[in-house]
Amino acid sequence: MKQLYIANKNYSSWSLRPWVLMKELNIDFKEQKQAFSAGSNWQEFRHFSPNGLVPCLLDGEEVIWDSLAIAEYLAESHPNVWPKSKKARTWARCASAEMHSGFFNLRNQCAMNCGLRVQLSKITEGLQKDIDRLDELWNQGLNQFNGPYLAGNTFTAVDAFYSPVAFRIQTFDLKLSDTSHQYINRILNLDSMQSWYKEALKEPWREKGHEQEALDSGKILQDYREI
Ligand SMILES: N[C@@H](CCC(=O)N[C@@H](CS)C(=O)NCC(=O)O)C(=O)O
Repeated sequence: MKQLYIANKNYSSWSLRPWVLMKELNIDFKEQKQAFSAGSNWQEFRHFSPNGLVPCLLDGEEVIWDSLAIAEYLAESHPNVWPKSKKARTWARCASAEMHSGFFNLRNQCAMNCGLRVQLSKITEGLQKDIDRLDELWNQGLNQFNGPYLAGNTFTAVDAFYSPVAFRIQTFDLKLSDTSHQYINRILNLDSMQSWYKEALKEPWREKGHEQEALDSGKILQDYREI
């Protein structure tokens, strides 16, 4: 059976992408969770991942690292990873690549920390630019391909790539258009996302670096973590 190595559900946005994709597409896998330690995880993660990062998928003798490579690997045997229509598939690939290599302000200033609710101390020009672009992109996908998912009527890899953003928007209460908020609620209410969230709240670990990122971004209003 495939094994997917991930880190803390509370923090690891990259891990969430292939996890939610495989759950939504009913692709069987065994979850292997390795909690972050303080500082570098290079030594620990190198036991299973060539680049010392998660996510990493093991499938028989194949080792596939990097969330985008995992999506493409899965697509070779699961045609529903990307949308059926060429137009939607092209757009979905572009939007996923844009998330993979962009949105730096959003990623740096609104780090994923599922259990927290944070009032940002400020919305920088760069962050606002990322929020506006996100809103533009989601509206484009939802209008062009008629929803309810970004590239049509089924959940595909592009939704998986933006699913961590749904948690960031929830944590930092970012303001987008009504269409985008309806989409975020749809994603947050998926059984798979609810299950990830519940497990994130039950995790006992607090990793200093990730906690400091939240403290640096503003005022902590709520901490819903159970332990
Ligand atoms: N581009 C990579 C990024 C992976 C990545 O940065 N993973 C983080 C966790 S969310 C990690 O493993 N960090 C460990 C460390 O920095 O020591 C992907 O898409 O998989």
